Amino acid sequence: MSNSMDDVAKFAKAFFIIGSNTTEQHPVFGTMLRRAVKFRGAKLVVADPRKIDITDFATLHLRQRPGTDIALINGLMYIILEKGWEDKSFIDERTENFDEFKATVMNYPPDKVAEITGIPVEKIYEAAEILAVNSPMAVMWAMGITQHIVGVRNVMDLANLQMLLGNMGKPGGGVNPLRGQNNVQGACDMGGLPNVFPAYQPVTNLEVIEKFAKAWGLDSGPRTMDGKTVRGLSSTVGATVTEMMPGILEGKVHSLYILGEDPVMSDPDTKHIRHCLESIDFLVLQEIFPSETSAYADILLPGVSFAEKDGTFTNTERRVQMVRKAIPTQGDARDDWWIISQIAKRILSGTSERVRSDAPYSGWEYSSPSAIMSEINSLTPSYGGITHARLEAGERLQWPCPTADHPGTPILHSKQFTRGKGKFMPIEHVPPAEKPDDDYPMLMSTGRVLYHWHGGQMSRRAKGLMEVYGEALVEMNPNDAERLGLNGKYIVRVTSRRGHIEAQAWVTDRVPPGMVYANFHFPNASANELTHAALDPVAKIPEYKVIAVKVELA
Ligand SMILES: Nc1nc2c(c(=O)[nH]1)N[C@H]1C(S)=C(S)[C@@H](COP(=O)(O)OP(=O)(O)OC[C@H]3O[C@@H](n4cnc5c(=O)[nH]c(N)nc54)[C@H](O)[C@@H]3O)O[C@H]1N2
Ligand SMILES: Nc1nc2c(c(=O)[nH]1)N[C@H]1C(S)=C(S)[C@@H](COP(=O)(O)OP(=O)(O)OC[C@H]3O[C@@H](n4cnc5c(=O)[nH]c(N)nc54)[C@H](O)[C@@H]3O)O[C@H]1N2
Ligand SMILES: [Mo]
Repeated sequence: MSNSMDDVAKFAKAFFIIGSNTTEQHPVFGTMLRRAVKFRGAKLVVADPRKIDITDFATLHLRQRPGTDIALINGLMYIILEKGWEDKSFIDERTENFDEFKATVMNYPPDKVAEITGIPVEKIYEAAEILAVNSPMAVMWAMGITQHIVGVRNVMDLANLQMLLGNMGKPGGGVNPLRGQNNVQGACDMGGLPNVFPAYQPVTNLEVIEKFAKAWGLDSGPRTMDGKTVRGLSSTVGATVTEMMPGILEGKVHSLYILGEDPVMSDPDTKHIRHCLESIDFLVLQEIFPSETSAYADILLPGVSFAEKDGTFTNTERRVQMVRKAIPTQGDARDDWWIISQIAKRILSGTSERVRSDAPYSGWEYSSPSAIMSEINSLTPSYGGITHARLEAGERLQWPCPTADHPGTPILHSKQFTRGKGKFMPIEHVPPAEKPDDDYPMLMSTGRVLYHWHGGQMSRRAKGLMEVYGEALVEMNPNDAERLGLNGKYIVRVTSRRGHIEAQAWVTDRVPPGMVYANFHFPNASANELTHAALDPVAKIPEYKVIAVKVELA
């Protein structure tokens, strides 16, 4: 998030939630937003094909066809420009490329947008007015707009909207992706991405490589890059998960070390994933429970759960928070960081890699999570001042926090953007990779329910949750149910080009006619048997949200 949860909940005059089931999937923040609407009259526009719970609180609910968000956002910006609601001084002072961007937006008049999105013209006007007139307005999104082949473009277009309205760098505004996993923000910050070291320092940058090679004492012998001599670390950009899996069948990937993921449940096209995992030479899985993926592993390493470890998690608003061991480690399990460093040490000693022991952080010799944090402080500029000592003392620190006396940064981009001026990007609508046709006439979207967590390895072990939600339900509109002859009790068979599942239908107007919604919480009816790996070209995220299916009585 560019802003903070408190800040948005307190100061935004309007909220735009697009592609996030905020109350079910982000319940804490969802409650803050509901309270802001109810008690201080903040306006709320929700753009979501489904009638999710938070729409009960919405000033306006826009039900676009899945995969048409760019047309919708461009349509809103067309009206904003037509009415002169844009923030001219922000555009002049803080941005560039406005004219090129505007030319593209002018291709999205309301009647065309209504045709693409299925939203009536009056509602598009109404939404534009609420969002533009109530300033500052904060945009929130999650997987409903990112899990598309246009995921990155969707996000860029929301950035366009917020620059157009001058809602960047001020309280109550901003671009606010609601991060999903408790520490996914921290994992990205720490370089858990194929192209960067911690704090998004590129692996292709010579100075950066030298800095890390020096700190880690790596010296695999000199080699040449861009005419200069480099030691140690590779400058090759790695692969994303969605590239690694097919890479197995292409002979590019021979072994995998999977830590805390259950790809048989969570990756697209399960049949294909099983085939990949059957074909791999060597698979190590570090888990807290036996999972659907463990059957394919050559070696299982027992890690520990959140309740059994010390360290920090970084949340969606870039805030670093301490977690402390609440229960003793169970059985033979070990801290995840300890297992990783033991493996790394053995790899180092078994290769020709020479490690300079005089380097400050060589040899994976960590004594504790605090020792790891000290290394982070010295090599990760945005975390430079975020120490365990300060967090223990109760300081609320959000990165960037470069030094020990820096108070942290609750709002990003307040004076300028990271690149200087904000660049407007012309973004065109592109239809989803798979469209309903005669063979697969319905559209399926996938995601989560309140009571379960992804593949369900944790939540399906909780008796109370299973009592409330004990089997996969497929949401289906009453019109479609009637057509099929369902009275709400039957089992449906949902089939895509990849496979099929059978599950109980939940007949509900949460989904519009022609659309079903399935989750991936239960192995016997996982939506991922049906999804496919059509990827966003930049982020390589699969299009989990738009799948063509046919639905029959089972
Ligand atoms: N209880 C629970 N909470 C969770 C999780 C969990 O498994 N269980 N997982 C966590 C994780 S890792 C994540 S990433 C987040 C995900 O959080 P969210 O993204 O909020 O949740 P999703 O269920 O993926 O669905 C997002 C919404 O997108 C809508 N949608 C579908 N297609 C489109 C479209 O084309 N356009 C738009 N605008 N919307 C569309 C869906 O109807 C749905 O309401 O949740 C986190 N929170
Ligand atoms: N169809 C469809 N598929 C999706 C999505 C969707 O919306 N639709 N969403 C996608 C998204 S956004 C996400 S984030 C993924 C999530 O997919 P995954 O990351 O695969 O799912 P999780 O259940 O969060 O975690 C996987 C495993 O981690 C283990 N685990 C938990 N804590 C620890 C720990 O501390 N240490 C170790 N070593 N293991 C631990 C759990 O037992 C669990 O089996 O699913 C993706 N897949
Ligand atoms: Mo996620």
